[in-house]
Amino acid sequence: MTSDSLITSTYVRDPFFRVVTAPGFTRHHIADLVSGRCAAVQVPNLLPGAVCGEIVRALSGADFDQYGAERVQPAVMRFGVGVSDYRSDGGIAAEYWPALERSRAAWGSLSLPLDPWEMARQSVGADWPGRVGVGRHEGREMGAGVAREAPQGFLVHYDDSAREFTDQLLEAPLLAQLAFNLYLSVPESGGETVIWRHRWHPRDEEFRPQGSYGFTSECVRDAESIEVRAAVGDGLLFDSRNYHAVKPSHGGRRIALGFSVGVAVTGELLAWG
Ligand SMILES: O=C(O)CCC(=O)C(=O)O
Ligand SMILES: [Fe+2]
Repeated sequence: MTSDSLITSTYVRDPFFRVVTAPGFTRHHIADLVSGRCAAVQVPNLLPGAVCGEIVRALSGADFDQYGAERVQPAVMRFGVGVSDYRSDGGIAAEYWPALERSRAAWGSLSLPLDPWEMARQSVGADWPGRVGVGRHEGREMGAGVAREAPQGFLVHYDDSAREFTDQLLEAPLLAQLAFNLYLSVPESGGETVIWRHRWHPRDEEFRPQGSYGFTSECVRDAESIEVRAAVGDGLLFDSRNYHAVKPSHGGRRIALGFSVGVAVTGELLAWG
C-alpha cells in the first residue's frame, strides 16, 4: 500500500456529524444541534400526509414570487416574504413591513383549516422549557416563515443572521440559529438536502460569485457531508451555519415550509421567516 492510498483510506468521519431520526423534537435535540453533537434532526410524519396535501392544493392556485434574482440563481420561488430579500445597510429595509402585511393577507386568503406555522413551532418547541413564538424586531412581529420551491435546488450557502444583519435582527439576542423545514411535497428523485461540516471562513469568499447568496462547490470540497432525503410530512432541523445545499428536483414539486429558529438569551425559541 502506498502512503497515498493509506491517507485516502484512513479518512475519518466525525461521529457527531450525523442525522438523528426521532418521533418528535426534544430539548436534547436542540441542545445537541447547538453544541455540535448532531448535524440534523429529522422527524418523520410531523404533519400528516393528508394535511400536507391540503396545503399543497391550496398553494397550487397561489402566485409564488421569486427571491431577488440578482442574488438567487437558479431561481427559488417563495410564497410569503423572507427577510433575506429585505436587507438594507445591515438592517431590515422599511419595505419589509408592508410586504409582510401583503404576505399575511395572501396566506389568510388560502383559508387553511389550520395554521401550519403555529403547528410547526409547537412541534419544534414541544419539549422546550421556555416559550416558543415568533421573533420581534423593534416591537413588531416578524414573518412566521415562507413556503419555498427550488426546482433547480439551492446553491451551497449558509444562513447566519449574526453575519447577515449587523444590526440586531430580533429584540432578544440570539445564542444560536437553526433552520427548520417541513416538506409538503417531494419529487420522485432529487431534492436532497446536503449539509457540510464546514462553517464560513473569510477565504470562502473567493468561491462566492459577486452578489450571489451561494458559493461554488469548491468551497466545501474537502468537508465531510451528510445527505437528507425527506418524505412528505417530515420536519428537519439543522444548524444553518453549516454550509448546506439542495439538489435539483426531478418528477414532481418539492415544496417546503421554512423558517429560522433562534435560541434566545431569554430562554425562548424564536421563529422568523
Ligand atoms: O429546503 C431545504 O431542505 C433547505 C433549505 C435551506 O436552505 C434552509 O432551510 O436554510
Ligand atoms: Fe439555507
